[in-house]
Amino acid sequence: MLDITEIVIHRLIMPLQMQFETSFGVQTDRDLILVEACTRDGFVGWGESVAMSSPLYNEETTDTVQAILTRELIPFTLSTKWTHPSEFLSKTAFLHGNHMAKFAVEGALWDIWSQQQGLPLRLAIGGTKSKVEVGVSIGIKPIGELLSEIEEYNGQGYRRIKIKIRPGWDIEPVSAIRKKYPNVPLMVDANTAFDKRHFPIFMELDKYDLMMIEQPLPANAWEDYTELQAQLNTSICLDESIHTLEDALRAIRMKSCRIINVKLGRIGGIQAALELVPIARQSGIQLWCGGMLETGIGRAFNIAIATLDGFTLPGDTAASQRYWKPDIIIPEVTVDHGEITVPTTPGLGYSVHTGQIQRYQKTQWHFRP
Ligand code: OSB
Ligand code: MG
Repeated sequence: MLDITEIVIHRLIMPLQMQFETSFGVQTDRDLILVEACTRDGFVGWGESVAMSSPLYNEETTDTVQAILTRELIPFTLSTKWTHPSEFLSKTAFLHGNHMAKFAVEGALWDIWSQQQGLPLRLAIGGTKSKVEVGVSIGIKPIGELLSEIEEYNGQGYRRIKIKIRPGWDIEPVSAIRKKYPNVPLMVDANTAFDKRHFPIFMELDKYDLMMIEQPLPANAWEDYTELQAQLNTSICLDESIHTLEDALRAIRMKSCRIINVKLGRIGGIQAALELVPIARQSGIQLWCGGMLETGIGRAFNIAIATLDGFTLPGDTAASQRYWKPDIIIPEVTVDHGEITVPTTPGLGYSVHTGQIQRYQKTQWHFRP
């Protein structure tokens, strides 16, 4: 039983350790929401909204998440009887979209439920791996800095390097990296910045032995994806295109990609990911867990989901210290030879450092039934 007696919204601003530039803009800090849920039997669960402050990645923002939590999801959660967190996705289906807001609450319910069972989240969701392989996602930056960061992360054992590209910053960085590191597992992510006119650039990128090309075209350019994937040896990976199981089924049916980047916030949470895994397996689609510059709380969910059998490629969950000094969990997430050891204590497996949360927090709001 998840008898929720109080929910708290925490709104934080956390400065990023590194500036992160993508085709859609530059991020220097993270304006984010944490959800804390408390039960009658004394458990506390945490969830994180991965929405950004402006609608540059998808349509949700920290403000829309706050509004939907306050007006819809928290009142609904506090007035509903919950026996298992897997019910959350279907019971909130009457509220359209707003997947990042939903996952912030669903995540807290999974944290509580796994603590009540005495299970680490990984086992509560049926994950099999005790370590997960991770790579690192590097923003757009001058070629010299890019190469020295790759040197550093490669040396630390990260399992692959992802760089961000956009029109005008595409073949040049890839060819410079390949010249210096002919064998490093390498991929690129365009965050929707190209279109059909740029197909010749992808035919050229096809020669650089990339693991995949992530989201080169707009989210809804389904036919163009089918056409591009048919022309490339390199696999296309979809991120921004996949919000629902229906999107995944369409991508499979139309042969628009061979790989899907799973972000729990984008697809609506853990239950949605659990339902995606068998679909991906049946159709030979490979999965990996993406990232949204999460705090340690979001990172803990990413680690747990990446332990599922269908997650066959290294994720974007780099070590805490790459993003935050300090992170808000204890211990922080560390990466050893490109692997994170999955925690074994109940729930998220990390303790939430409320003192650090206070330090970054702007405001909090309390809700009771
Ligand atoms: O497209 O994967 C993306 C960060 C913010 C928004 C979108 C993306 C990303 C990343 C960083 O690539 C992943 C991470 O290190 O958390
Ligand atoms: Mg991406």
